[in-house]
Amino acid sequence: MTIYFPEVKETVIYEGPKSKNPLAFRWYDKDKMVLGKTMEEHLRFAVAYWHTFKSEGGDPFGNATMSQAWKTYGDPMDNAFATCDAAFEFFTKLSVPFYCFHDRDLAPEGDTFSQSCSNLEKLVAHAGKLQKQTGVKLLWGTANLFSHPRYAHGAGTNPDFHVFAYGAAQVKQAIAATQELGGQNYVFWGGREGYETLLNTRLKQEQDQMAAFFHMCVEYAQEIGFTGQFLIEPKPKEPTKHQYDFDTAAVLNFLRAYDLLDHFKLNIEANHATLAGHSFEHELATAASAGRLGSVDVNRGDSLLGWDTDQFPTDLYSTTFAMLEILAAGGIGSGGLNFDAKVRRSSHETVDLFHGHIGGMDTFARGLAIAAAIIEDGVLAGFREKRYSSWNEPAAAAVLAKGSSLAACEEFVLANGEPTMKSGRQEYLENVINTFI
Ligand code: XLS
Ligand code: NI
Ligand code: NI
Repeated sequence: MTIYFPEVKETVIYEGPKSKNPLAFRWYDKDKMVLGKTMEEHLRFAVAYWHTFKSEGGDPFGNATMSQAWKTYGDPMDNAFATCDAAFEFFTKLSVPFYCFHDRDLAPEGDTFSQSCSNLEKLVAHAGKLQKQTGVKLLWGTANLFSHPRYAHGAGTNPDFHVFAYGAAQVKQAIAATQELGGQNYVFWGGREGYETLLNTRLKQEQDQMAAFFHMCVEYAQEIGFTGQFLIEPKPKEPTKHQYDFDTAAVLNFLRAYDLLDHFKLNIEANHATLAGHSFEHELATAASAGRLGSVDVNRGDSLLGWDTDQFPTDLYSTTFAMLEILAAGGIGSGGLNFDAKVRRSSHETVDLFHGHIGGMDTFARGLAIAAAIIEDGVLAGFREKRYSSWNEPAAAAVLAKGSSLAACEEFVLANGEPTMKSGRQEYLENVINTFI
């Protein structure tokens, strides 16, 4: 058996905060109990197949840089089998419980649709065997409906029905593959579901098409008995200028308008949140407030760059705030934290893949521990309780129970006069957070 990651002999283990070993966890102690669950159960980490094993490090100015021994085979299918072997070696050595893939990551596109399907079936069988051997599970599968030139104008929103049908047929296969591998979720990321100019676009028709596409997916899942959760991943721009699934609010509105809300939750990605001009935690809280937080793509952007840089998460404030929202929502359920992240093209050695993931896992484990300590202390909850306490008054409670009126509010004001100003104490609360970090 070929060893692709000789730099890690067995598995990466927890050595504690004092460890100087770059290939050990300092904070992620998977069996450690936090608020009644192990860290592993809370965080449900997944590795993204596409970035970690397929991203070659090319950019518009230069070629591939990554050293990937699994890509040395000439035949695309041999290559795909070797990549799959390398992937499971990596998952095991990192001791992550889950992974995620696109159909075209796992198996190459063939010359015909049928050949693509048969390529995928072969690789699904291989991945299934490796899942059994290693115990690693599939968090979610998805279809790549954006790389092939046929999808230049989108898939579900394509003006050409032929392309729409091709996308639908491909998704049918990808859902079946996800089901066969026991995937706990299936993700739809818009890819090229958006537009560049209204000069050639019927905006309403494209959204109607997309909704019809999703309804067919829901029906197909029911037909084959796929019980995984369907997830939509919002992203505001890139590759197209206007993506229909701009942010959580836009996706929730779309799902409600087309009677799809019961069938979908959201997969929130940190870097997509910031591209939309929101904070990561805002997107998590917005999805959770609608009861639709499904899973998370963990990464980070760069405040100086305006695109999806997909860097590994290393910002402790961000992971703390994210974990506060996830814990407040009651946990991530059947979702998980998927590292939709890649190393920089200058970090071209396989050991860099370990450094990226170890850092991300440690940063989230610390965020979890800090968030748990804040929750146990009760300081934020107590502050908010007091801040909203006037809503417990009978006149206010009647408003929320829809049993009041403008006239009743007027009466209240006439009886109570001018409200007194109350400080929001933001600076005090920020200082409190720092005492936990
Ligand atoms: C791209 C998306 C993509 C999805 C899966 O920006 O984040 O990686 O997670 O298609
Ligand atoms: Ni993503
Ligand atoms: Ni992304």
